[in-house]
Amino acid sequence: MTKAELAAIFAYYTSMPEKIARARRLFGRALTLTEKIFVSHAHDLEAQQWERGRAQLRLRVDRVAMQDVTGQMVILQFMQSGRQRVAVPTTVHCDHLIRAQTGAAADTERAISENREVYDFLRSASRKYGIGFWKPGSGIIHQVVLENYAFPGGLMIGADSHTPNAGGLGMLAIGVGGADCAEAMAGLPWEVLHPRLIGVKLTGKISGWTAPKDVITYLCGLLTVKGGTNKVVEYFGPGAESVSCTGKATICNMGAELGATTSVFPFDDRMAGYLRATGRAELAELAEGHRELLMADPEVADAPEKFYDQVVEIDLSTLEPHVVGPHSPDRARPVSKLAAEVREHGWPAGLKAALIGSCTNSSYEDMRRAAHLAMQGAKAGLKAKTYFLITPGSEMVYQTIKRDGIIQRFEEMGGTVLANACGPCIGQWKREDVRKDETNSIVSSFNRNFPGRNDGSAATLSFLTSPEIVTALAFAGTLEFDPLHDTLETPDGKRFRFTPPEAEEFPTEGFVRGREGYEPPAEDGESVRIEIAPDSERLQLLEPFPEWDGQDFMDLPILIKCKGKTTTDHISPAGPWLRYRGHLDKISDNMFLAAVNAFTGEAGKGIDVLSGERGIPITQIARRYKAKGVGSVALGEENYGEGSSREHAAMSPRYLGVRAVIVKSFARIHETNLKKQGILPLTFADPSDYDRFEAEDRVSVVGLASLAPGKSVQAIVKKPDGKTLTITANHTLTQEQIRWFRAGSALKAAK
Ligand code: MIC
Ligand code: SF4
Repeated sequence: MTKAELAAIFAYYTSMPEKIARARRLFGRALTLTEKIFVSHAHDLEAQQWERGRAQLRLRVDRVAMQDVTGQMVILQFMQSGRQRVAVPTTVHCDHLIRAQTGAAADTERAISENREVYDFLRSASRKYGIGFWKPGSGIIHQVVLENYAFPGGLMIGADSHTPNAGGLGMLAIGVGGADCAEAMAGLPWEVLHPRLIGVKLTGKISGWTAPKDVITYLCGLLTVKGGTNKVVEYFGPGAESVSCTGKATICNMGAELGATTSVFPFDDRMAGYLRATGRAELAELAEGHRELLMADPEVADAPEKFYDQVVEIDLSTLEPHVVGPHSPDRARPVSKLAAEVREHGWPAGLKAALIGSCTNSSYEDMRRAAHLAMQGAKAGLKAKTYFLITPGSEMVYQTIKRDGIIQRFEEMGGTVLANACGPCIGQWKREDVRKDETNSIVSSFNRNFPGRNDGSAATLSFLTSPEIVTALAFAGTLEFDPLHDTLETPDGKRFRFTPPEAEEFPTEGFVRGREGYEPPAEDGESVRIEIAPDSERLQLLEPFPEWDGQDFMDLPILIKCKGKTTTDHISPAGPWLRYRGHLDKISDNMFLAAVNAFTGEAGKGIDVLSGERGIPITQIARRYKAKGVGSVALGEENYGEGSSREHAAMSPRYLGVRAVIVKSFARIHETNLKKQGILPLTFADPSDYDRFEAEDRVSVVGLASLAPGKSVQAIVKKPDGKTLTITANHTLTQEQIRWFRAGSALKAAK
């Protein structure tokens, strides 16, 4: 942390009391932590409307972070703004493009040569525009941010949905699409719908087998993947201090799986301890001197239901370890009930792989707890019965666990350490042990488990749980093992039972620092040149999208009617496609590749209604329509676009002519991404209208000239026999967002 960064935080803390006092007067009551952070970042506190669930907040952010695959579009969009230097502190982190194949060193080296062009682009753009650059191998964005940049009471946005990880350090950190980042970097205020608040009161104490992960997997089961949409989850209560700072980060990280805008914990001694352990003692002291600003007012804990829209209480002392999956993070049950469910559903009990780490769960404490089980197993003469893969979250953690013999423990049990990168969490996993269509089970300590997520195969059943439970299951090789109650047979025929994991929170000898691979920007970026080869297949300069022509959308074919869960991994898959994240035309070949079309039952294919041909890839149909100057609409069900922040899931449809997306409900980031890119996001006033659309129908969206906030629009569906039906659709566009629609995109409107 530089002197200037510390001074900025000091100035911010000093400015808070006055703003908080003003807000208390304005609201006529005490404030939650989330509100304190919002009011302290208001672009214009007095002019701002504060109605939760309705008002659009205009905020000034302290930081922007992006990773290598979303970062390309962020920078390409930022370049369109014409600015020479970013207006707020910004970093880019090379983590998503490293493919897990043989192990850390070889994988990182291979990535550097395969992705040279992209890394060179990000590096030179960072030097030029004043962005901090974290090179490949330095770690996963959210870990590196927690270790270096997060601070209590701050506000940050990041082009990655797990940005809320920094809530573990009391920061309000929000995952957004790339256009939001580009605008903030260009100095514009950042806008977000004022979220409602869920207060989660933690009582009791976390101990034994129960891990921070269980708080969030349990909550996912309770609230579901859409339960947090447009809400902030604010933790409070006496139990919070029993959770380490990195454990809090795990909980906030995976709050993204609730669809929550973000999650946050109040500042406490565990956070101060983490700041000191990571070399930020001065910041710890500063935060300690401003404690009351960095937590909710005392009145809130006394009567939480008066301050939060919803209150949930979790007793950490009785919380059991949980396992969620397959296919959705809200399919939760305690580990003690898993075996019965596995049998009931006929899921393969045998595990093909067990993976720990990722941005969610790769702290020193996590690794140490897992290593404690590894050591117990080794003592009993056991080895992992399945592939056991370890992804450290950062170079700092990797070097430290290597020095402390933890890596050795994992290797002794048969584990392989992968690069400090996303790897198998995002389909960057060259898996050769199972056939693509072979139903098989894997377990990890990651945060997402949509079909196809890890290895590109929808036949893989992915379960999520804490790193310690994953490690125990690796020894057992089966999902039918409950490490708390069951025993394993040792080579000499004895029965062996694990004791609960134990670990220090921080390394006794301190973290190993100084090898992480940070490159600061150039003092004067003017002379730095950014080159993009015209024939590059990795990068393509953006052409602005055309502005709205003032006409209603008339008789558009339905490109696809998405059936069931449609995540961004269905709309714009990752894995091998990550390669093309900087090239809009090329990546658009993956559009809707994994989405199931209700008209045909097939994934990624549909009917070209102009020619009548069936079984054509959706992207090809869209390209045919586009060549003929014909737009289209896409339809979907609940929580459409959940998951990642990737704006490609909005940009590709926009690029290939989709004019409106009509669904039962949207996930927050995706809905904003559609608005930003100039697509009309609509929801059925009556969700059952979804069933009334057939393959050959044409859809008109009318009255667009009088599009206004809060006013629904009409969609006229014309059947092949000429009959029509009229459907009402709602939207959440503000006046400002209607301007984006008219201009063709938010970025064009900002010019
Ligand atoms: C993810 O976890 O899905 C990703 C890959 O980190 C994404 C970002 C992306 O698609 O680039 C996210 O969560 O936003
Ligand atoms: Fe990377 Fe996975 Fe974390 Fe996304 S969730 S940032 S892919 S480790």
